[in-house]
Amino acid sequence: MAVQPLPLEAYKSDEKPTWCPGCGDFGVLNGLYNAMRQKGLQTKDVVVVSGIGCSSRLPFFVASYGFHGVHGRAMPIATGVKVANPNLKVLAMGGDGDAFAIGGGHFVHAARRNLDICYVIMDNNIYGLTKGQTSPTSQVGFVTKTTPKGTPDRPINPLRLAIASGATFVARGFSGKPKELAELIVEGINHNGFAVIDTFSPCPTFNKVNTFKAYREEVADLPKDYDPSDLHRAIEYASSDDPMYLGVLYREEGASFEDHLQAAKIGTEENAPAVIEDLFRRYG
Ligand SMILES: Cc1ncc(C[n+]2csc(CCOP(=O)(O)OP(=O)(O)O)c2C)c(N)n1
Ligand code: SF4
Repeated sequence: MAVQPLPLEAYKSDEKPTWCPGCGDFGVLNGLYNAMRQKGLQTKDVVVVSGIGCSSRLPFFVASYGFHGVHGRAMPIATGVKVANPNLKVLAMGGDGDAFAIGGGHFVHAARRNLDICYVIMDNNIYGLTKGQTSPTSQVGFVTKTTPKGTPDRPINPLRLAIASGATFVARGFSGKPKELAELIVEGINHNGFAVIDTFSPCPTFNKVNTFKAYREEVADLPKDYDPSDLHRAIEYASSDDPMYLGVLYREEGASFEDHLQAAKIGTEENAPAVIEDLFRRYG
């Protein structure tokens, strides 16, 4: 039976977003709704997982399956969901603190495993939910209530971290460009493997530095002749601060973690009950 395309409204849950007016996460959510519609996804086939943070509330607002997890644990949850049922489209969505501070180890290992997951990081360079502390992507000298003299820590570069960890699709989006972000999410979902989309998503309440206005002046699209399969060029462009490039910086085709599992026929949907029974027999 042919699958009916869904209207945009079908992807919206009854919960209305609780974010502050002007929060960048609204643009990311709209980008996601549009990406789901463009892909023609059925809501029953999608699971959106997150950790903890303002941004990690996003699964509430999507009419799919969802899992609002523990701070920094989006990747273990996404891994479990995807491995238990590889037919599901698994999207992970959350903050830069969630992804790169408490979740940093999980991020690296999810990337090197090349799980078939699309991870959209709402990067506001600050901890929003806990009312404005520095995050791993805050600039040196960033002043907050807990760093009144400015943080001495150097920021990580999410794109370089993702590439170095083995992610096979690495992109940068901007909440101020939700149409382009939707296209990136579609590409990330289409990619067979771990897709990271670090997305500038300003927090107007606690971050008066990394604003929509500032980003509009700092970002630029990748050159027309840009080749995302060139690893060295990807690292070079990911390292640029002026401008900061938007688009797909790195893409590598190959087998995903799930392809290896399927090939080995372990833990797949067909034999998962038998595997679990066996574990209960041995350790129950
Ligand atoms: C184990 C644990 N440590 C710390 C916290 C407190 N905490 C909640 S959200 C958060 C950081 C939120 O920042 P980010 O992940 O960047 O998301 P944002 O709120 O900015 O969207 C922290 C430290 C927690 N809930 N659990
Ligand atoms: S505190 Fe910042 S990140 Fe959190 S909802 Fe408000 S604007 Fe968004």
